Amino acid sequence: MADENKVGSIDNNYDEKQIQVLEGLEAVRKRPGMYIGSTGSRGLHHLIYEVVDNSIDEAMAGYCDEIKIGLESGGVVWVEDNGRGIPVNEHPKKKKPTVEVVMTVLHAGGKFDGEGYKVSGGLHGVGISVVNALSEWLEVEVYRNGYKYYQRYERGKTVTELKEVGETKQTGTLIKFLPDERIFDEVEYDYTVLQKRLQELAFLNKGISIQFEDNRGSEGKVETYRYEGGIKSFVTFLNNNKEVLHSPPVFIEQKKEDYVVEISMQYNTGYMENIHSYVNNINTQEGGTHESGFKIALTRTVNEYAKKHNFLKDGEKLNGEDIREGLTALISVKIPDPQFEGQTKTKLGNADVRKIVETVLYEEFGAYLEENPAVAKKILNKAINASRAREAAKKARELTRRKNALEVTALPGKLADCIEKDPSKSELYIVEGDSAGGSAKQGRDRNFQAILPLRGKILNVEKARLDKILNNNEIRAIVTALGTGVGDEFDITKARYNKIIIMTDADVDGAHIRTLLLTFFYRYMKPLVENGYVYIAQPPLYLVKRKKEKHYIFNESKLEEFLDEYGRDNISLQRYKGLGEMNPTQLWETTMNPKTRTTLQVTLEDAIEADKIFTILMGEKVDPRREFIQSNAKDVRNLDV
Ligand code: 0RA
Repeated sequence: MADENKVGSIDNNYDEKQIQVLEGLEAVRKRPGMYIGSTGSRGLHHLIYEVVDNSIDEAMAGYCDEIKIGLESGGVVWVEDNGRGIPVNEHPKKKKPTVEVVMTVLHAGGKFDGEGYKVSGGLHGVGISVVNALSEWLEVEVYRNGYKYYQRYERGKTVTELKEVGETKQTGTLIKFLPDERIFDEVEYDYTVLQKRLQELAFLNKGISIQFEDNRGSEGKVETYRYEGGIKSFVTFLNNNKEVLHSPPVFIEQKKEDYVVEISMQYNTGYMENIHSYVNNINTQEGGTHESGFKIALTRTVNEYAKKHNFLKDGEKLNGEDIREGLTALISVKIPDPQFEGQTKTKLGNADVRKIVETVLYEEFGAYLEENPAVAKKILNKAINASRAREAAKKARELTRRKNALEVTALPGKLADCIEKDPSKSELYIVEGDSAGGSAKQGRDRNFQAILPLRGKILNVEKARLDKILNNNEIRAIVTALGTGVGDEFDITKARYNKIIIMTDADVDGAHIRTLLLTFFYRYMKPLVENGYVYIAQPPLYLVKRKKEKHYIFNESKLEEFLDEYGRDNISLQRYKGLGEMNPTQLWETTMNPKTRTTLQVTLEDAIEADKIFTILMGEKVDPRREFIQSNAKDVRNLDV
């Protein structure tokens, strides 16, 4: 400000700044959603990510190789690193210790001194002051200059001056805080959610040791993640339980000016494409320029190699999809100023990154293929097979395609369609077995409920290519009834129903059929799952008759409760072994009437976890499946993707 040096205005100015500061963090407390997305569970976890990101930045700058995170009972969280420690000297403008400025001034987070750049950002990177503002209290300890310093804040406001509290030879920062219950709807941290993110950060930042302690229970839990191989270890981890074509994964790394590009890839014998990309440690779920640069270069590199080494006939060309069959790949770029676009702001927009990734992959993967002809041969044979299968699938697919939306004859004969034509008001029940299908057809409200009975088991799509899958009658009936097409032709706007309800028996076979259907939807109609169109019906397990009353009971523990309350005598108890045992009225009352039924919506919280579960449940290897089922025996029945 121009009059900053004028005697007499200094105090005014100082007050003004103070007010601004308070307003800054007050604004965060008034509208927390603006800064951390939500005040639900996601926002709560975001607080930890924000603090950890700062330590990761310090590590990426080369000053820190150890980060520890702890959860304590009562909701307290701490994050400690062995970086340089947040500076404690007086901040030239604010006339306060720099650490206090970092903690109490909005956006004064990282490298405000203009040195270096903060590569984390995007969804995170709002600054530690936001965490401070949303904490009932926060304490910081800085180890620097041979001393330990300490300061405490409450709801974003300084309550103690920065104090020297001892000596130390170490350097680093310890931040301890209690999220404010006045702000958050719930203050319970989810171990698995944090565990996954911290392990992911360790994969993405090779060599950094990330220790995670959960001291909330009676017995503490500690895990440490440290991967010398970085994203190469990540790919190995993702391909765990899969049969791989070559080992170790390909690893490519290049630094170009301010940009760091890392790529790792490994083929497995499966048919799925499994590409994950990150920008500054943030998962870009919607892809973007780095991912498209990767795909362009991969297609070009493999085709050039194939041509040069006579794998292809004249004029023949492999398309990208064929080349990516069975490919697990990880693309991680670190760039100074990421632009995030897309619906969920997880799509990289920076145009120059496309060319950079393209060049890096083209040069390095081209060289890799030349140096590893045996691996190259396996990759090419796989892509060529995929290409032939795609041709066959194209023909099979013609059979599922309705030529004309009005051509009702094209719908499968077994489908009892509904009268309603507006998809947003229509439901499709996919029902196990003809007899239950018959009951459902009689019991339904035909105005808006369509029924498609399935006979017997559908094909395991995890073990077959699309051409074979589409030769399966049950699958073809589903695809045709839905009207969306399948695989890369899938178009959600063509869905004839916005609610697809899987209704199977409450036994092992029913669970199996349900998993097969979910696997198919997940692998070949993913947007259906992503958009929440897929549901699981919840038929009752028991019918209890007591005096003149009927009670439907949906699980074992509810039955116990009921029997405890009303006693075990004078009661008639019927266990439903299958849907077929219910008459149409009962089926309607319990499982189909929107006013009385419960349905589980299938959600896709975590693509890596979903892929893992389906690979284990439906893939080639038996041992991991047995282990998974043994250790998750209860959950398998209520599988949520
Ligand atoms: C500002 C400047 C410097 C380091 C940090 C902040 C810093 C912040 C955090 C937050 C958690 N751990 C951290 N470690 C460091 C650079 C200090 C220097 O030049 O010595």
